[in-house]
Amino acid sequence: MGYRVVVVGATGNVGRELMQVLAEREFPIDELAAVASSRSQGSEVEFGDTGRMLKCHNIEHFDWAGWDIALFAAGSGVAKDYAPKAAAAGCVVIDNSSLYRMDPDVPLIVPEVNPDAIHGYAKRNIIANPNCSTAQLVVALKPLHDAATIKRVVVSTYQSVSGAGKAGMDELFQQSRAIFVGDPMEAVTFTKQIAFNVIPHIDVFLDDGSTKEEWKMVVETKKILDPKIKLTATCVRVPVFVGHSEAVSIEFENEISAEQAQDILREAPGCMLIDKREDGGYITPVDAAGDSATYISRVREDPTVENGINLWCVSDNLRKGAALNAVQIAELLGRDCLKKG
Ligand code: 11C
Repeated sequence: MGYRVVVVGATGNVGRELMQVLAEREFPIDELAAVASSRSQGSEVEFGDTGRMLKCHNIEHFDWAGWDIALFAAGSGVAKDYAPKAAAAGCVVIDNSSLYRMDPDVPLIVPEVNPDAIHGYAKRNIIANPNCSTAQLVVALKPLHDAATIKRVVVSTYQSVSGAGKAGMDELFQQSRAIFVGDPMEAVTFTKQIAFNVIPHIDVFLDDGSTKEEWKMVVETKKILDPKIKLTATCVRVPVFVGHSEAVSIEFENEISAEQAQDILREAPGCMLIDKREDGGYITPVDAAGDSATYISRVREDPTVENGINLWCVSDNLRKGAALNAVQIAELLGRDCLKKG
């Protein structure tokens, strides 16, 4: 016996990946609905690589009654308008947008890190999925925090254009081609040229000079992992199609060697340590794209602080950073809260 599942935003980058991950992981589904805006009504999406095509329903007329789980990947506006309606009809919403993440009545979950928070779902019938750059970071930090207690983290991100949706991917492709043929095009999705460039700006600016993407990393890490952890971030967009990378410097309360950190990360849930300390013995976003793991490389001691470790962390932002984490939450919900059959 399975669940009646809705994917909202089914035609977008994350929506399509949700279809893929649900099929790949054989999530128990009795009925699956693809839902999108009126613009995409009637367009078809494939359920993974099964060849099974689903016609998109228009969200404006969708009847939520009788559905068990809705995976929302359509941004904050759609989540604001429709998640409460789905939740009120008894359908548990797992939302990928930033809208509900800091709501004290909404659990924000990375299953490898804070699975027990799932039990808080019933307050609003809504569960939040973290920002992609936070998800992979906390998967790497959790086992190290358990071992030596993290005091402070300094992280710089190298975020792929797929984080900005299909439009971001199209802009990198078209701009690269335009520059090659000597006919440069204007930046539209990004604030400056992204092809052959890097842009130290993701999401809107805040009053203190940081960006909302950087703020999200701070507050989400505290909510998911430990409010006592101090974190400072610089988030940068790079001309990579899929896969976010992060250079992470961690200060611990207690002593921990690079070798101990490697041993811990080798065994940690969701992590894959590839750290050969030789040419090519590390992971890049191209290697991680399409994979589920959070890859860790370049683990080394930081001699400039007491108990410091530096590392490099890469993951597919559309998978662990979005669709995979959402499906893992749905699996946890099924296992611990919505038992069927
Ligand atoms: C990016 N991390 O790479 C963003 C995308 O809060 O869910 C996801 C934004 C969010 O642009």
